[in-house]
This record gives sequence, structure tokens and C-alpha cells, in this order.
Amino acid sequence: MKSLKLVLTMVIVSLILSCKGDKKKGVDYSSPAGSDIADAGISITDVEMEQGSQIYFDKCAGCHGSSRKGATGPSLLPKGDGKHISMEDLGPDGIKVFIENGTPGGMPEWKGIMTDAEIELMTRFLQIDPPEIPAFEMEEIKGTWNLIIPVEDRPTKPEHKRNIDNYFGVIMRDAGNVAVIDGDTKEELAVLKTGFAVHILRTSASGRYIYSVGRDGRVTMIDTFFETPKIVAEVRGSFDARSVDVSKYKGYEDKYLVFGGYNPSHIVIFDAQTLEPLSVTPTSGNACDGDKEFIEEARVASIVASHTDPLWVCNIKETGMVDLVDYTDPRNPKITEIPSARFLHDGGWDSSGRYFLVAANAANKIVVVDVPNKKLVKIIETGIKPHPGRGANIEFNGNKVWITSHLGENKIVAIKTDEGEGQWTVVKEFKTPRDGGGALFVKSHPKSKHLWVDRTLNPDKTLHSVVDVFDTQTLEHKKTITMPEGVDGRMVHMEYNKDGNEVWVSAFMGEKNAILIYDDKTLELKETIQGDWVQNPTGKFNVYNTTHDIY
Ligand code: DHE
Repeated sequence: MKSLKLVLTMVIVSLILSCKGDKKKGVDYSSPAGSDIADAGISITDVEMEQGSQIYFDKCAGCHGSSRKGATGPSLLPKGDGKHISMEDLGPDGIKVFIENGTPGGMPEWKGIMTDAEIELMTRFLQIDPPEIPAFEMEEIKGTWNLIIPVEDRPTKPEHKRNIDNYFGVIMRDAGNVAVIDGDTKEELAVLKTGFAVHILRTSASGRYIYSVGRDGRVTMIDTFFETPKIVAEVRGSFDARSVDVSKYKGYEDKYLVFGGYNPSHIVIFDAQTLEPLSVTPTSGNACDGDKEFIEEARVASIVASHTDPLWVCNIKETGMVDLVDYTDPRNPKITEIPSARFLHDGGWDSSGRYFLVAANAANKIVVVDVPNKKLVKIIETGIKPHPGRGANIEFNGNKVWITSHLGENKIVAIKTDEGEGQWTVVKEFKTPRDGGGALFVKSHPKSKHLWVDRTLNPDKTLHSVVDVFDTQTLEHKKTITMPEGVDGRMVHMEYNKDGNEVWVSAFMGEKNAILIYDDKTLELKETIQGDWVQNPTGKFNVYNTTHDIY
């Protein structure tokens, strides 16, 4: 009988190997089946253990932490952590109720997303101690580095006449693919195997390279100069990750890439041309609130690159520290820690590019940082669980404002960002016509008069299957856009094309998954991208808008 630690280590090791070995394989389930693990009287087979670890890693770790010690969600330890109920006390029936129904605090209802068998498996899995996570430091990271096409073998100029600025990188989450689509012609140029559940894409400062980062911590680098975009390098920075960005400051374009690890929690700097790892800096440390609580699993949430200084802004979720990472000496990065609020998640620049606004979602606050001056400016109470994505910058009532939606309630707020009276206050709160939270993303474009808001995580299908559009000048509701007739599904994440006259929305529609393209003037559906290769599309990243932080 294999020990529990061994089984879970195998899952993790198979994830590491999947980076260097068979590129078609995301996760290796090749552990032999059959034997029981008798731990705390719970019966679970080796194969079930691997499946449970994978489900946990995919669906639960984001909120409850990779080591199950809790983060935005409570700890899920068999014996508890002294603050939350233990899984043993909750028992299989109690655990099942939570998984099936979710919580008002923001946990989704997993019934209907997980199968009954998966839910039953998780009730047993959660009553068993989690394993210690093995080391994954510079040596292990270097071991995964795979330079597929060296710089000297890449084209020196584009091999085609296409408009790279209007390329879109689109994540096909469950297939572990990234599709590169020509935004002018809507042709699919390449569908590339990038690893398990890619989370976000970012583009190099020149716009030439697209980098993806997956929930398996794998970074993949795509070169758009080839006639058919190609993967030129890949590496794994940790077991679990959500964020990556590049150096954008003058003189450092396309030079360095920063990676934020969820587990292990660390910041890794890579050479942006080759993905050779240059340095690893752990992020564990004291929490921001001055109570000297030391936090080991201090995950790196959103990252943005400054255009005005050689700095990255790395937001450390559990400690509530905003880390400003100076990359002028990438092997010994100088980090300035700015204490703010827990738990930091997603955020974006204001329109001036000087201030960064990030959601401290468990605190219901938005944190504002003056990046060039390395100062905390303000912490603003906004609503239940702000979730802006990167937010949206629009002009409303003669003011520049930055917008966030909320996961926990039907509330969208506009925060004044330009100087003068009322700077950093909420100048307008508004709602979508039908009540309910679950909004994940907002989006606008400097050339557009519209603000788009999704409601992907609302359990009501009449809400998660629509996006709402507001007039930016009045912030009045203009239209609710529904899915094509007769289709049941979820809409998620909006992205403009370079010219700001089209909006691309991902639609989970069962067999008919699609990217729906709307005319931003008429708000009518203009084009639908579908095909076998369009599988669970999530984030879409226009090269020009991503490079220049236009949202
Ligand atoms: Fe995301 C952004 C983390 C669930 C799609 N997501 C981010 C960022 C973080 C994050 C830290 C900011 C990255 C940055 O800007 O550098 N997301 C997490 C989680 O921890 C969480 C809650 C649970 C998990 O286990 O991953 C989670 N995210 C989701 C989803 O379920 C979504 C809808 C689909 C998916 O991938 O499974 C999803 N997240 C996205 C997208 C972005 C994102 C599309 C980028 C938005 C943008 O416009 O920049």
C-alpha cells in the first residue's frame, strides 16, 4: 500500500514531468489503481486519491490554499486549525452540503459542475491530512526549462504581413490550449498546447511574444513572428500559479519576465527571450496588519508591469503586502513591501499609469498604490468582494474614473482617479437591472462609450448567461445581451479589439462553445467563432491592449 504522501507527491511530480516530457499530456494519472489508504478510517484508493488531489488543485486550492490551511475560504483540515470547524467534526454529510450548495460568502454551488461521484469522493478526500509539498526551488525550476527554439533560430522580422497588434490570444482552459486568432480576419492561426488550465496571458513590451501561465505553474512563450505562431520556450515556476508579466520600462523591453507562484509562494524572474530562470524570492512573511502573524503560504496574486519605472507590482494575497519589485538587477531584485489589506487578488492601472488599484477582496476594499513614489495612497471600502479583473478606465461626468464590479453583490462602483476634490472616492454606485452578484470582469476602451459587465459566477442561469452594457457618460444601463436563442450557458470575460469597436465575449455553451463578437456601437452580435478547437474559452487578450494596458 502506497502512503498518502507518496500518492500526492506522484501527482505533483507528474505535473512537473508533464512540462518537459510529453507535451500533449497535462496531468499524468498513471498511478496504479486499487489499493486502499487507511487514514483516519477513511477508505480511498490510490487512483481516487490522485483524482481528489486533482479536483482539489483545480477547483478548491484557489480559495482554500494548496496546503488546505485556508485563504479567502476557511481551512479544510481534518482536525481543523483552531479557527474553523474541522472536517472530521463536519463529517461526510456536512461536507457534502457545503460542496453541493456553496455558501453566501461566495463559494459556488458545485452540484452540477462536479459530478455526484466527484462530490462523494471529495467528502472522503477532505477528511484525510494533506501532504507536505515537496521543494520546488531554483534547481527544480531549472530542471523544467525547455528552450525549444533558441533566439538565433527565430525570425528577425515577421514572416507574414498580418497585423500582430490585433492578434488575440484566447485561453481554451479545459483543453490546456491557447489559440492565436487574427483579429482582423478572425482566422485561427494556431492552437498550441500550453499546459493545464491556463489562467492568463500577457504580451511582451514589443507585442511580439505572448506568454501564458497555467494553474500548473507552467509558463509558455509563443512567438508571433512565425507565419504560424510557435511555442519557443517553456518552463515551470511552481506547482500552482495565476500570474505573469514582463518588463515594460524603456530600455528593458522584452528583457525580463516575472512569475508569481501560488505554491510554492515565490516570485521568479526569468530571461524573457529564453525563459531561463534568473532568481527566486520567497514571499512568505508577516501579514500587513502589524500583528506579526507569519504566513508561510503567501501566494502571489495579480502582477502588473510599470511603464514609468523598472518595477513590477506583485500583490501578495495572504499577507496583504504590495511588493514593488525593482528588476534592474534581476538576480538580486530589490523589493519594497507596502502593507495594505488582506486578501489581495486582482487589479489594474488607472488611466495615468501612475496608480495601481487592487482588490483586497476579503476586506471588501480597493487598495490604491502610487507606484513611482512607492506609497500607499488610500484604502477604499467599496462592496462585498470586489472583483475588477484589471478594471475599466472611463470618463464619467467630466472625471476620470476606474470601475470595479463585485462578486458578492450587485454593485458596480466608479472611483475618481484624477486629481482634485474627491480623488479616490466612490463617485457613483450603480447596478445591473436584476439583482444578484457573481460578476467577475468589467471592460471598456478609450474609443468606446460602453462599459461591459459579466455575471459568470451567479448561480441563476438567467444571470450567468448574459452580459450587461452601460453608457459610460451616464452610467445608465443600456442593454442586457443574452446568449444566442435557445442556448444555455455562461458568458465570461470581455476583450476589445485594437480599434475599440468590437467586443469579444467567451461563451460556455456545451457542445457549442464559442467566442461571440459584438459590434460595440450597435451592441449586436457580429460574428461567432466556433469549431472543435473552441473548448471552454475563458480569457482573451488582444496584443495591443494587453501590451499597453488598455482597459
Ligand atoms: Fe482568475 C485573473 C486568480 C478563478 C479567469 N485570476 C486572475 C488573477 C488572479 C486570479 C490572481 C489576476 C492575474 C493578474 O492580473 O496578474 N482566479 C484566481 C483564483 O485564485 C480563482 C478564484 C480560483 C482558482 O482556482 O483559480 C480564479 N479565474 C477563475 C475562474 O474560475 C475563471 C473565470 C476561469 C478559469 O480560468 O478557470 C478565471 N482570472 C481569469 C481571467 C483573468 C483572471 C480570464 C484575467 C482577467 C484580465 O482581463 O486580466
